Amino acid sequence: MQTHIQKGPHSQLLHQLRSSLLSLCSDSHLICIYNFFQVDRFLHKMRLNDEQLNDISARFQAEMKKGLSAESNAAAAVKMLPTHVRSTPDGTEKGQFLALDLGGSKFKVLQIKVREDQGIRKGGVEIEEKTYPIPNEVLNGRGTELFDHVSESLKDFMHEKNINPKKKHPLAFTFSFPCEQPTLDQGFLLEWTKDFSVRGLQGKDVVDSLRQAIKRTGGMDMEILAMVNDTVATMMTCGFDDKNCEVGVIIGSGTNACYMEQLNHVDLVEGDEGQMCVSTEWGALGDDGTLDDYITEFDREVDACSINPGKQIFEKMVSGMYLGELVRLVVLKMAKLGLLFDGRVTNALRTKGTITTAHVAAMEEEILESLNLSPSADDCIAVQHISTIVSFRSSNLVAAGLAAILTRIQKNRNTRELRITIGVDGTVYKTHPQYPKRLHKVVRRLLPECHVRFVLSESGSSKGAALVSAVAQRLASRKRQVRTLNSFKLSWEQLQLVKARMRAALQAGLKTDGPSEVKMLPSFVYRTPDGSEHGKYLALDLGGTNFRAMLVNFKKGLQQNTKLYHKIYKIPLEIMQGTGEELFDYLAQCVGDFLDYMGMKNTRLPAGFTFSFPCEQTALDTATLLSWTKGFKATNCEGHDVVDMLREAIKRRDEFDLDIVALVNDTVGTLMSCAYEDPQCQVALIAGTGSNVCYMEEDLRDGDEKKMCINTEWGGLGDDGTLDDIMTSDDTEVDQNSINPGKQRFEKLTSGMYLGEIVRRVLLNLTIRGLLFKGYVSEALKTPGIFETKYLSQIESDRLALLQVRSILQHMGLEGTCVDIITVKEVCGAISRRAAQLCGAGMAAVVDKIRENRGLDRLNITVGVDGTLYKLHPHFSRILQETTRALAPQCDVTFLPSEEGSGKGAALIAALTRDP
Ligand code: 0WK
Ligand code: 0WK
Ligand code: BGC
Ligand code: BGC
Repeated sequence: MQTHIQKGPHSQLLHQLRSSLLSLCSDSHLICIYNFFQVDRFLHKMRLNDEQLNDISARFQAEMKKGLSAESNAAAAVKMLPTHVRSTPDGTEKGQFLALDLGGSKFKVLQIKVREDQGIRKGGVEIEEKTYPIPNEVLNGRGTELFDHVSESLKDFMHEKNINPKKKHPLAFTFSFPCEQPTLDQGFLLEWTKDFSVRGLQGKDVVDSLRQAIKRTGGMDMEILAMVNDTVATMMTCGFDDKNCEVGVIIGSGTNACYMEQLNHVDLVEGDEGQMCVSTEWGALGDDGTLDDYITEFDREVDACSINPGKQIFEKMVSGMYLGELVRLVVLKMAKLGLLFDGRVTNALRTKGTITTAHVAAMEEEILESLNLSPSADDCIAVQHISTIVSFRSSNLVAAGLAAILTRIQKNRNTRELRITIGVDGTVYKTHPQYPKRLHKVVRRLLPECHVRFVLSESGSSKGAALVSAVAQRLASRKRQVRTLNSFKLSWEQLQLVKARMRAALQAGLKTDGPSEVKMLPSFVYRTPDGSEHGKYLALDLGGTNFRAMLVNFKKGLQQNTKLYHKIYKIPLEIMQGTGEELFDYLAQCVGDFLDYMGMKNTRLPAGFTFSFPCEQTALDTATLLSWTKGFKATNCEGHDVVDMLREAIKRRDEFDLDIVALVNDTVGTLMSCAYEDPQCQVALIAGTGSNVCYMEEDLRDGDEKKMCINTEWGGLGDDGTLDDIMTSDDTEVDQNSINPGKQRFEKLTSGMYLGEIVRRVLLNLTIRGLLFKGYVSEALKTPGIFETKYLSQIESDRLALLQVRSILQHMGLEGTCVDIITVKEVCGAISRRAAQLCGAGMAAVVDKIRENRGLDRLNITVGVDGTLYKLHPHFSRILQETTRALAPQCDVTFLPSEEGSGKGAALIAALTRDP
């Protein structure tokens, strides 16, 4: 249907000029130039020279400043939205992600594997995708309908790709609209752009809307870690292969750019260190009139007929959603003025959207014919020229925008010689054959000193979104890891509390004979050695892991000449946890073997017996075992006198005889052995398989002796709940799965028997939560006791490189990444640090009690120490000492590691029982 337009005076003039030219000569070339001239006259305002482009660049720079500053952001047209993306890819990203790419011309659901494992070449990414159309009624429907459509598409994709719906999948979400993001996984929609006008979502958190929709759809479990703008995702995608890529630009149905800005310039986000990617939302440049002098009548008309008049002015001059329309309006006007198609105007030409951006990219005769226009060759050339000018302007404007961003980065880095890469995506850039070349040329012309590389994002933005999610996942798991680790961190106040509770428990234990957590067991050792000890003694030492028999020969007043021979016997688990008779028969057998080895089977030696378990004693050579601790639970021992049981076993063996004159706790033995070296030694600590302290208590209420060595059995602190506020769920698990649940709570937080197991449980729970070892719970990790405490000491040693730590973990059947290994090291550190601090708090309570017993302001005292944890762990002893000194500032405490162990102490006590 053609109509002849009533021509205005102006166009009549043009029409006459043209027909007289046509009548004068038939040279098409001339006609063509004429047409060009006409078009140029029409569109002269769209032809921007460098001066104008630099002007636009300067205006944009001013707008960027406004958007970045907290004061002027609210009023700024260009919103400069912080994205919470703080770094471009560093090559460690990995993982398997589902991704949604919503907002460009195509809505896609994707599965992305980033250097996951087999089959993906190093640094490679594997992508599977499917495009889902978005029906118009959804584009203009309600928010819930849009996200229901999105989540149903996601479900369909998972079904089609056989992705396990039961597994929790990390989901990366590219959402290409202006959103305010308080965090990486939140996005409050500011307004719709392009052809989206969905109701009920503006001002809403679209990530939350997506979560709700996924819940409504059901049958899948997603963890949305990050929502990113398509520019940001494009920058990350290109940054994966080019480390200089710090700018992302989309020239598609919409347009926008982002770049890495210095954090101290981003007022809306806390912090000054480092960088953050900012989505400029430059599409809104001009919304406040900044570009009015560059706006043409056609731009005004496109804006007026758009779904968001007055908004996205810059976008409407640049992006694919509008270029076609601009060309149509110019062609329509020139046709109406008779300058094209002999003034014929068709309904198709009048109809909005009939000329698309794709048409602009390749304006051909057929397109005009499809609009029922029978274009002449000249018409075609003219319309092509119009298209060129319109898309030329688009690329020029983008170049001006990029020049502004690069100038800002130059200033941020205080360098003119900028070497930078720009990641690009979008159908306009990808499908307009001349567009990329033009854009690159103009940018380089505007900033000749910059080395600008343009990289087309081959695989779309979702790879970038997955990378952001991989970083977010790592950071999130890191945060959760840190939170777990923080639960093992003790504050100064908590340590003071533990000291006070230990002090109260020491007091309570001394007072009553009744049940008390800290039993304060009398040792019937009233004094420390004074060097007068002499003679040969046998010492037996049943500790946490080994049994030692030793022969000690003291020389009066010549401590250093003490002769000592010993032999260590491993205690098999089945003996530890067999019958009491078997245990003591085993001990007697070892003693027999040692005496044999020493050729002293026929000598009835006086013996001291170090027995490292809580015993009620009524004399030095009687000891009723109260309860087993550590790994022991031999039957028919608790409640029995273990000195008698050893004597019985020796009798049963009938090979040799001993005169057991003393049984002491290993702490008491250690105190004696260290006091033999340093008379100031009044306290002894065992930090080994078990944990315990004894000290010379001078404030005894009953009995004749005012001073006696008390075996505190501080391992029991917390058995009545006094430590529940510092015990973590992992600690409770270790206690409940131990052979003495509810017992020895303080010991289970501080000693070698348990630290490794706490570490294993923490690693297990982190792995179950997917925060470690990629969530793979190996058999090894499920095996109680596999993480021996000795590994802690090795892993925490500063001398070991990550690779060596890796081999220790491999030795335990645990395969981990570098990040995993760092986490394991941190978990070990957190747990051993807490153990050392708790022992330090307990020790501070003991030495402060002695100081107050003596009514002193300042106390100088030595603490004898033994135990593999104290002796072998790289940091335990230092942290324990620091904590003791900090919590007992009025005590100068010297820690004296015991050389010969507590066996020598037992022999000394045996010697003490002898007449001098
Ligand atoms: C492809 C990206 C997508 C982005 C689109 C923009 O994967 O995230 O939104 O480019 O180009 P358009 O499709 O709008 O032309
Ligand atoms: C060596 C002592 C022994 C004590 C042991 C504790 O001689 O009495 O039981 O230290 O350390 P562990 O072997 O439990 O690490
Ligand atoms: C949106 C941007 C988006 C751009 C490219 C614009 O309309 O406001 O958020 O990055 O289109 O898709
Ligand atoms: C025992 C103590 C012993 C400590 C160190 C604890 O389990 O109850 O008697 O001193 O371990 O070996």
